[in-house]
Amino acid sequence: MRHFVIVGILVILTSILTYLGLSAIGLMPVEASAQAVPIDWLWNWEMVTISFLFSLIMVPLAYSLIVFRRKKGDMTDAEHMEGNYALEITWTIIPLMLVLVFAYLGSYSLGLTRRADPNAMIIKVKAQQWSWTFDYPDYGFTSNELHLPVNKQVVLQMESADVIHSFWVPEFRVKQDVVPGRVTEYRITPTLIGPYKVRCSEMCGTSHAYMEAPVIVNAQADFDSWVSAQKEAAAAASLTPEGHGQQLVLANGCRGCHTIDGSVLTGPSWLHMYGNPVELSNGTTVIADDAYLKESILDPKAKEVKGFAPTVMPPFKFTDQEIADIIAYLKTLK
Ligand code: HEC
Ligand SMILES: [Cu+2]
Repeated sequence: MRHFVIVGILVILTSILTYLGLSAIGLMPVEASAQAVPIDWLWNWEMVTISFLFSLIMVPLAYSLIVFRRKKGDMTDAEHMEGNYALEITWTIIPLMLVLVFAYLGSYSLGLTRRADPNAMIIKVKAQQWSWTFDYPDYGFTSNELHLPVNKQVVLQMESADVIHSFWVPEFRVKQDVVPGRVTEYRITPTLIGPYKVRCSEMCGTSHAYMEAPVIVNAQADFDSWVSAQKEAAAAASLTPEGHGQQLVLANGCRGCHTIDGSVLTGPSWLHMYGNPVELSNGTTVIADDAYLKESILDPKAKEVKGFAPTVMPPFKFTDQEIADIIAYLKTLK
């Protein structure tokens, strides 16, 4: 009996210490959405249970190893035991109840995170190797940054152009796969103004680790002025060929593979590309003129740039006018 009391007290103490320790590590980033609240609540109860179960196993184990170890010179066998129904029923029923309780709590909080606001703003998200594009159909522009107004539910309707990606902003907690051939939905109500980042959390190829985009939660007034600035910029840009070319580049995710500052991602940088010689993988050299660029965009396999994987870039379909505008934009980077 004395042993049970001591072990009982030690289990309680260890549970508390384990729980405090786990909480102190700060496993979770800040909580920045309404959907994060039920998830963190559930997570907290899981941590409480985990701390207790861990102690319930480790404390009696360690206690027995130390207190009931074989004494010097003691050569007798241990007591022989033949089953214990009461104990076996207990350790079947209690874990079963625990699993059922957590299954209930899990589906309950899942339901809370899925609550739909009929007035939610719709944003269309396109995921492709290796970039995110955000289309605001209510306002008529496309951006590579996701701006959201605080305390308003938004629903992201997400599509993939190639393989499976996954939309994940750790501060929002919720995560959703983006699957080719269907539209998946992601509902979120941001509650904390600030800059975050979406990352792809489904291994999707060479530059998967760099498939990130800024996510910015704004106060309503800041969001509104961002929207009108974007709308104006989009309207102004579509008036010039190079402006229109830049919009096409943004909307088609080219910048997931090509930079404009000389650094190299999956594809060659566009800085100083136009009009300069390009070394090809077959050993020859071409000048990056209009004809070469057009061919590179419509049929990337035709000429392969030395040092880059040839099959990575998907072939794009553009009209002659669109190609001309994209090339006009590429010329501004020479
Ligand atoms: C998935 C990554 C990826 C995407 C997306 C992508 N490209 Fe590429 N691109 C490449 C790679 C890799 C190469 C070099 C190999 C080759 O020539 O096929 C390349 C080559 C090019 C070249 C020739 C560059 C040079 O220095 O000779 C041009 C021009 C180009 N891409 C334009 C575009 C445009 C415009 C878009 C968007 C409409 C785009 N790319 C989207 C990966 C990509
Ligand atoms: Cu991805």
